[in-house]
This record gives sequence, C-alpha cells and structure tokens, in this order.
Amino acid sequence: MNFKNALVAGTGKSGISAAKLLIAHGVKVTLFDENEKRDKNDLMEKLSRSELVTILLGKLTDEVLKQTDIMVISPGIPVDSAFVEEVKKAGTPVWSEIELAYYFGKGKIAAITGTNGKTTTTALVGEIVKAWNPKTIVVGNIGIPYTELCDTTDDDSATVAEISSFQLETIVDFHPNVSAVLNLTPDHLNRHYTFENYGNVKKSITKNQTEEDVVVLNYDDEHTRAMAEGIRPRVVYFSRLEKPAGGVYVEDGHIKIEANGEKIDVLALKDLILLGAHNVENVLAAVGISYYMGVPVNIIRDVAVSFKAVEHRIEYVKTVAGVDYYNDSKGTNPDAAIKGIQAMVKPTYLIGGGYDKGSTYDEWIDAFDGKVRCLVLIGQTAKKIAETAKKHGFHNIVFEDDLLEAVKYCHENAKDGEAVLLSPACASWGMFDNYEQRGRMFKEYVRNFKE
Ligand code: UMA
Repeated sequence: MNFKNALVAGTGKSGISAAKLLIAHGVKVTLFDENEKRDKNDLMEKLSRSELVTILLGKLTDEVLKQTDIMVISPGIPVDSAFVEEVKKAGTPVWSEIELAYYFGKGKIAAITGTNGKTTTTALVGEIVKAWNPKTIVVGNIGIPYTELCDTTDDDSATVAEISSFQLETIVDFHPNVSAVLNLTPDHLNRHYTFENYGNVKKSITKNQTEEDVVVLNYDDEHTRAMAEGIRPRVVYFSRLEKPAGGVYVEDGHIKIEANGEKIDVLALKDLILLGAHNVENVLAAVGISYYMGVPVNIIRDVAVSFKAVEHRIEYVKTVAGVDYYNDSKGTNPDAAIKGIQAMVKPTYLIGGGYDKGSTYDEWIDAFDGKVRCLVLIGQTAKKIAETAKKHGFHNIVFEDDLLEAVKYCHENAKDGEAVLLSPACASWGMFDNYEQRGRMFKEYVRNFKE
C-alpha cells in the first residue's frame, strides 16, 4: 500500500464506510465535507473516535492538500467540483469509493450498470450467486457501500455490485469478471452534461476487462448494442425480441441461453413472479451474468422463479376504500417512471416531481396513454412538468406543497376502482435524503389511512 494519508470526501454512507476501511488498514484519514453544518461529534462517533481521523468541514486547506497521498471521493460529489479540481491539479490520485473497495477486495466480481433495472437485476443476481456460493456480498449503489464489506472477502468469495455512472467516473483499475450494461436512456445530465458523456462513462465499466472476461449487453437497446465496438471482453447479448447468437433470449415462452454450442432451456416465463416486459429483460440479464459467474443453470432457475419485486419498484402498498396504492419511488427518471405507469391497469392518480436533473418529460407524459386521471405535482420540477403536460394536451394537474399533501389529495379524490402511484420521474434530493426515504414516507402515510 503506497498511501499513508488519505482524504475522504463526503460524509454520507460511502464516505464513512471508506474512512472506516482506511483506518482499519492503519491509514490516516482527513474526512472532508463541503457542508459546514455536518455534525463533527456525530461523525467522530461513527468512526469510533479513532485517533487516525481528523474532520474538516467547509474548505480544503493547503496543509491538508500537501499531505494527501490519495483522495477517495463519494459518488454524489461532481468530479468537476472546484475542490476536486484542486486536488487533481496537485497531482493527487482521485479514487472512486468502489476503486478503494476493489483495491482491498478479493474473489470474483459481477458489476451491473445501466440506466434502469440495476437494482432489481443486482438483487436477483445477488440471490442467485448467494444460493451457489454463501461467501457472496451484494453491494454498491443498491445501498450497502462496497467499502463496507470488501474486507470480508477472500479468493473464494463473489461480489455482486450495482454500479452507478457517478461511481464509474473515478475508477482506475476496477476490473469485474462479468460486467453488464442493461440499457441507456438520458439520466443525470446535470452531472454528465451530454448523453454521449453519460454513455461513455457507463461503457467504462469494461475498460479494464480482458478477453477472459464477459460483458453482458442489451441487444434490444441500440446504445448498449453498440458498446460491443472496440472493447476486449467477450460480448454476451441478451434480448427479449431477437435471438442473438451465443446470447440469452426468449424462445417459445422460455428463457434460453446459448453457450458452448448448446442451447440450454433455463426457465419458462410463465413461472416468474416478477411482472412486466422490463422485468423479463432484468431476468434475461441476470441469467447471463449468473451463468458467466459460474452458477449452474438449475440454481439460476430455482432462484429466478421465486424472486419477488424489490422495495420501491412498483411495490404494492395497500388498498384503501377500493383504491390501490403503489410505491415506485425508485422511478427517479422519466424512463424508469414510464415503466411504472405502463404497469398500471386502473385509472391512476400519479404523484410526480422532485429534484431537477435536467431531464425532459415529453416521453413520460406520452406514456400516460389515457391511464392517468390526475397528475399531482410536488418539488422543484413541478412547473416544468406541468408545462410539458399541457403542451401534450394533458390538463388535469394539481400542485401540492409536499408529499403528505399530495397523498392526502389523492386519498380525498380517488374513487373505488382507481389507483394511486408515486412514480416521480425525478430524484428525491432537496425534499428527502434519498428515494428510499421518499418511498418509506409514502408507505407510512398510506398505511395510516383507515381501511
Ligand atoms: N457532498 C459534498 N459536495 C458535493 C456533493 C455532496 O461535499 O458537491 C457531500 C454531502 O454533503 C454529503 C456527502 O457528500 O455529506 C454525500 O455523499 P453521496 O451523495 O455520495 O451519498 P452516500 O450516502 O455516500 O450514498 C452514495 C450513493 N449516492 C449517490 O450516488 C448520490 C448511493 O446511491 C449509494 O447507495 C451509496 O453511496 C452506497 O454506495 C443512491 C443514489 O441516489 C441510491 N444513486 C444515484 C441513482 O441511483 O440514481 C446514482
């Protein structure tokens, strides 16, 4: 290890976990946050008041800059922030939190990225791989920082990681055995500026892979299909619509995988609990990833058919006075939210709006397809969404101050036989800590309504 002094930027989940890992390896840590209001005492408590830690809030000092061998950056911090530029200018390497975990971790790695479906696919692959190898960790954007568990791995372990574009921007040697890019639609453009940049960052999940490794790509998405160009790992396509050679696809209502010149029947679609075309794609990808992680087909089948939807993803909450409530807080961009509204079969009160990531909402509004009875908007993007909706001829719009007011409005107005869906098409930031908190609050409000 050639670093003695580390600067860890960000005091969220990943910053705290990265700091703990470094301390455990005897590295001195300056834990830094631009937000001066962070509670130093609380942070020191989280780090067991280690003597190896100093906390710095607000601005970086020259003294810290000079003594820093390496900076580990939390995913939420833009890489072009002024202080990050300063660190880079000083010649100090900037590592993503997942790069640090990779440095200490051992065993085989499956890394899953894409705009949508990452969490469901990672959770499913995690369950499948765990059923085969109990020494499996499931980490990353899904919620448990990779640095929290990397030290528990050994050569026989498997890591299944959900990886976001934010985490990929500052990888150096991060090298998964099996990677996957599930799909690509515009997201996080306020951070990456262009769709092209965003796609390139996603593609970089393959940058350290070799001919011995595998990348699983969506054949039905023109952007991920094109990622096969100019990369080293073996490409395994999955497709819901076609039958790419050597890939994973649907034939006669069954998921099949072509490998070693054989066509193997994995499972029948009718046996899946997961619903919707997008989930068929997630299962196809999960089959490919798990197979190339070495899991036998019978284990893949058994786990996949019994797998249920993850929390916050078109999650049924409760029926109150004949109205069904669904929590799709994970619908953090228009494309994900399209999947949410497509899954609805009843006239729906749709709660949307939140943090402005620079998205456009035209396609989301188009996907309403006569199903949305009323659009209830909250947050920073409310006006922008309303203008787009009106442009597309949708006028039944209500503005509310916060999520509680929005839920109350739906409760007072939705009738027996209708549905209420929280699927905001926006990030939660600004009103909530994260989409999980938004989803949990929605569920709490709904559960408090009397039957
Ligand atoms: N901060 C700064 N300067 C900035 C921005 C943030 O100092 O310009 C500080 C904040 O004051 C705060 C810290 O950085 O103290 C927050 O760090 P973070 O935003 O990276 O949050 P973490 O709690 O570390 O959570 C991160 C991921 N968050 C983001 O990518 C925004 C979590 O993904 C992930 O689960 C967790 O690491 C563990 O790996 C969440 C997410 O929203 C679910 N991801 C995005 C998405 O899925 O769309 C990418």
